[in-house]
Amino acid sequence: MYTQSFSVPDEPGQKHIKAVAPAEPAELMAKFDARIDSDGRIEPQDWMPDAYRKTLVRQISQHAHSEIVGMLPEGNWISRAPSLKRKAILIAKVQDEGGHGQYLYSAAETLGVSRADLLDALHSGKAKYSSIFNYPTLNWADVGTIGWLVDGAAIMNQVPLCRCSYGPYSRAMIRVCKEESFHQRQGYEALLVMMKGTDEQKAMVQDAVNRYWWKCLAMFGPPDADSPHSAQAMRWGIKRVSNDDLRQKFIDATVPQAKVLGVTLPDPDLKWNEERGHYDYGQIDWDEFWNTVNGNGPCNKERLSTRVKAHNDGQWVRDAALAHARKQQQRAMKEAA
Ligand code: BYC
Repeated sequence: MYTQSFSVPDEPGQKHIKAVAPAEPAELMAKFDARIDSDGRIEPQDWMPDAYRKTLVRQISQHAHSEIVGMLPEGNWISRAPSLKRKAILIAKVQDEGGHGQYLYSAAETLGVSRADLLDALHSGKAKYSSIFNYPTLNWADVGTIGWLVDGAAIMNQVPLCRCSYGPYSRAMIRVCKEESFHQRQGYEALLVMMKGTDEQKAMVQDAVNRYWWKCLAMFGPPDADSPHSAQAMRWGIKRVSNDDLRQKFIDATVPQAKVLGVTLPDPDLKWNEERGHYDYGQIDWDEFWNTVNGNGPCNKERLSTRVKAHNDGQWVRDAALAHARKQQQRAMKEAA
């Protein structure tokens, strides 16, 4: 349903916005800029401006945190899945999200930061993660809706990241997007089945879509005019498509899917605009978005405390793995002596 073909070429002229940090050595900076301008990749061993490194650490770590915290709302339903088949699919999906977090933490580590520091920032509430995971999953239809809409929005945002200028991030995203595509399909298929069921099941799906629709639109981030990081991130080829353009693409792709499913998207202003060749849509509640991003959404506290508990409970596993690695190393050294 969603594929790499959503990736589009850069807008003409997009690469010509100059934003050079004055403190960086001119020669290295010129080489870096030339690589970016020729759509080359920056690799961990390459020189890069400090601000580029910091932007990547911020975005990649927030992305990793989102994957890990994103395991929680759906994870709550593993023990209550309606059949063995649905349970197996859900376990696989939640496990995939954990794997995405691991690739992304590894990609961030190539920039010289430690995973422990990144996790500390998450656990202390300093680091952000996607707003969408601070809402509750009230029933089984929410699980399908997360697959259809949340993973659908995630893919729309992530496919262009497969062409991100930073090599390790772009390569991690290729695998992530393949798996997200399966996640989106399984969610849509679960909802299709419910929509063939009883009136109560159909009402559950509609209710879940009503609750998640606007929050999914906000996932793409603030409007371009209010997005402090976008211009520089686009200049550097980290972001390839703007927040508003991705949001629009998502809406345009989702409206026909909603029709096939038989649900109504909860926006009276949602109308095809012949002139623009896109759907017009209503106002997103940005106050609610910022409130949630700043820690005051319905589940922020619960998500963080669950995450911290899981991390603390897992300490013995990390200790055991380190002890095992040490023993292996000692054995290898003894054999080599
Ligand atoms: N939630 O200047 P902007 C998944 C923050 S995981 C919270 O536009 P940028 C899944 C933003 O961080 C999906 N905060 O920033 C997992 C910034 O704050 P700081 C996660 C948000 O970075 C499990 C400020 O607002 N995907 O799909 O240029 C199960 C200004 O924004 C949000 C990614 O992380 C938000 N929604 O653009 C199922 C993709 N939006 O850092 C599914 C990678 C904005 O200045 N990330 N903010 O304190 C990106 O593409 C970009 O970072 C964003 C934001 C488009 C999200």
